[in-house]
Amino acid sequence: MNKVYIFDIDGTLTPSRLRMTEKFAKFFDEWSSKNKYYLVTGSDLPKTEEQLPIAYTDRAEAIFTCCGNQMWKDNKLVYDNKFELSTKLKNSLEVMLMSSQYKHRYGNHIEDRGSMVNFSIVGRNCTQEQREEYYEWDKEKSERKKLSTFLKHKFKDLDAVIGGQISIDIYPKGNDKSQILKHIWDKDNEYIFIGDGIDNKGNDFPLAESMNLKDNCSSYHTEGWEQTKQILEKLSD
Ligand code: M1P
Repeated sequence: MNKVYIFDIDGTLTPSRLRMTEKFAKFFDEWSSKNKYYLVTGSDLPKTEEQLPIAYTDRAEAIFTCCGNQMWKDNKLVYDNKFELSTKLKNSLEVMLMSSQYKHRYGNHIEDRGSMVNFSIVGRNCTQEQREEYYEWDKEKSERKKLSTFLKHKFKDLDAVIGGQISIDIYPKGNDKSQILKHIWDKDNEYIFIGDGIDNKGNDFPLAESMNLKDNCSSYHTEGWEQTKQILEKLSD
C-alpha cells in the first residue's frame, strides 16, 4: 500500500499567510522528493505560490485551493465550483463589518474568490502586526466563532468556518475540503492528512472527519510546522 499525504498549508506547512520557514523548507526539500502528496488550502493559488517554494508546489500531485473548490494539476485548472455572492449575504457581511466592536478596518473585507467568499473584519489589507493584533483580540472575544455561528444559522445552505488568523471562509454547505477525496481516491493507497484546523473544528475538520470514516486513512492535528515536521519524522520511522 502506497502512503499518500495530504497537507493543509497555513499553520501546517507555513506560519499563517507567511512563507515557509528556512528550517522547514530544508527538511521538506528532501521529504517532498521522496513522498507523494497533495495540498489543500482555504487560500487561492496566488497566495499559495507566494508562500511555498515553486519546487514544492510542482512536486505536489495536485493543489486544491479555496477549500477544495478549485483543483490545479500541472499548472492547469481542472475544476472550479462557482459560488455567487448574493446581495443578501453581502448585506449581512456589511452589517457585521459596521457593528463589530473591533476598532480598526484596513480594507479588503469581503474577498470574492469566485467559488467561495473570505470575510475579515480587520481586512485582508492589514499588515502582519495588525493581523497579529486582531488574532490576539479574537482569541479573547471569539468574534469569528460568533460570526460563523450566526451566518450558519441565518444562511442554512451555507457553511462559515475559521481557516486562518483573521478571517472566515464561506461556501455552500458540503463544498468543504472533504470534497477532494472523490478526486484523489485510490483503494490501493493509504492517505494521511495533516492540518491545523482539525481539533478546533476549523476548515480542516470536514476532511479529517470523512477520512476517519474510511479504512486506510488517518488524520493528525498540528499546532504548526514544527509539529508537522515531528509527525512526518515519526511516520517515516
Ligand atoms: O489557508 C488558511 C486560510 O488562510 C487565510 O486565512 P487568514 O487570512 O484568516 O489567516 C485565508 O486565505 C483563508 O481563506 C484560508 O482559509
